[in-house]
Amino acid sequence: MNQLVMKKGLPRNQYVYGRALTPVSLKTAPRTVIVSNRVPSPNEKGPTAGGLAVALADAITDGTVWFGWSGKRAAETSNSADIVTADGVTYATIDIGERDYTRFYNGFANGALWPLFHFRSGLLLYSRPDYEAYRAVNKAFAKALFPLLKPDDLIWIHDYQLLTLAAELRELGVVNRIGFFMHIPFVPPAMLAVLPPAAELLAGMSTCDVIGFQTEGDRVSFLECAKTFLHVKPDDAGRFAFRERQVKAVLTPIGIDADKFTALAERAELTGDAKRLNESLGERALVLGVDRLDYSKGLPQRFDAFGRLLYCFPQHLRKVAFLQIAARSRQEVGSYQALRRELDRRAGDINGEFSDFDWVPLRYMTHPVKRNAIAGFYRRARVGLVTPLRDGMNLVAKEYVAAQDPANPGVLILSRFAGAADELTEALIVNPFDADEVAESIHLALTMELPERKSRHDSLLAKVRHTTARKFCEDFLDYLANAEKV
Ligand code: ADQ
Repeated sequence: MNQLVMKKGLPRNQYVYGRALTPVSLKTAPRTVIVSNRVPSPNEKGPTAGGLAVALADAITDGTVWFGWSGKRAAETSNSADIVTADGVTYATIDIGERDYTRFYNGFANGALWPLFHFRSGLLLYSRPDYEAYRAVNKAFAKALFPLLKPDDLIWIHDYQLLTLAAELRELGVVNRIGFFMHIPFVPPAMLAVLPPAAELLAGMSTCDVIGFQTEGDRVSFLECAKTFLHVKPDDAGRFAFRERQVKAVLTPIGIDADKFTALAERAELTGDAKRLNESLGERALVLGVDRLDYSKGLPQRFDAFGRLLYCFPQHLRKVAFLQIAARSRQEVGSYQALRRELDRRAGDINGEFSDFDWVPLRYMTHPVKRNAIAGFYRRARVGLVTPLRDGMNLVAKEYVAAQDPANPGVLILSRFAGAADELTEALIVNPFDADEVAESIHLALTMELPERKSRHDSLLAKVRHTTARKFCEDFLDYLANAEKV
């Protein structure tokens, strides 16, 4: 059989047929077609607060096609894509109709799937018209993508907004290898059962050849769901047969370009933003949180933990400042508006209780900050506070590690419910629901001696440098290229 083989170390578009591994001309090499909900325009400037965009930015190379939503809302969802090519990458985008957007994006994707996959069934808002719009937008994606596909393209779909896209492509007769990567957590059957179209969504995913997850726990949960809802029988390697196709669930954790981020942080130390932050802090230790403003990130609990630190360990009063950067996101969804009000209140409570005329303990801002400024802030921070209640991976944890000065590194405090906790075991691992435990860990981090900080950081950095964004892409595409073509 003519297998596709990927040669490690070659640009990702250099796939070759048969056993010979000599790169073939780009004209004949299969392309990678990446599909994600949102595609940034090549001219888009400014900070992006979102893990997917950051991870793929490090991964997209010459010859790649990137297909998805333009970010523009129109009267109707478009049925063909606008194409722009820049730096060898083809960006193919469609606009989404206003009504579809509200129901698909705010409604089903972020009002039902996001809370459910973050174990928050109490926040789930399900409506059948929202789900129908979700199906319709996935279908529109398939219709607009179909004419752009070549027979050998490797199609790589990203994330929870596009769970039924592969099924729509198969409907249109696409037989290419299709992969899907789930950036957010997966849930066990008892939790997925809450969602009325659970079986249909799983069936949609299972028309792919390869399905990737951030952690082993997520992969196992998916296989359990497939057994329960699709009545399939996965083997020990996570492979199962579904509708005449072999599907494989794989573990391919996402990462960052660590060396590039370290270099960015070194340079950022000298920028105006970093200097301003430094001047405002003086000798005070910085505790830093960087997140999208999202209820999965555990921000109210984190604020409470900081309040507990000031109350239980008064030796830190006036000697520490907590900066929380929480970029506004999904503001049209009610639960996000409620979260914002909640944080305003808690920040006010803490500052009202503990501030002095020349010291404000908690600084909290909701606009995104430039990536290089964030890198410099990480490097200045004595403590990186990453305490989501649930997170697929959490790239902030990895960026914080990469940004540290190895001669005088800060300490990462990491929630056990972030996917990153599977790898980054030398961080101070906490349960984010336990404000006292988090407060004790901040105290421990602030008082930790240099040798222990260095030894923890050395191990963490080695891990962050091992599972990079590039490795994530190579591993996933390797699985996909080697999937048996039906
Ligand atoms: P996110 O939930 O967006 O991603 P995360 O992995 O932490 O979360 O990535 C956030 C990225 O955006 C980081 O690169 C960070 O620097 C940047 N960012 C965050 N807050 C910012 C702010 N206030 N201003 C500017 N930039 C900010 C989803 C999943 C994660 C998974 C990623 C990648 O929820 O679990 O790790 O996808 O798979």
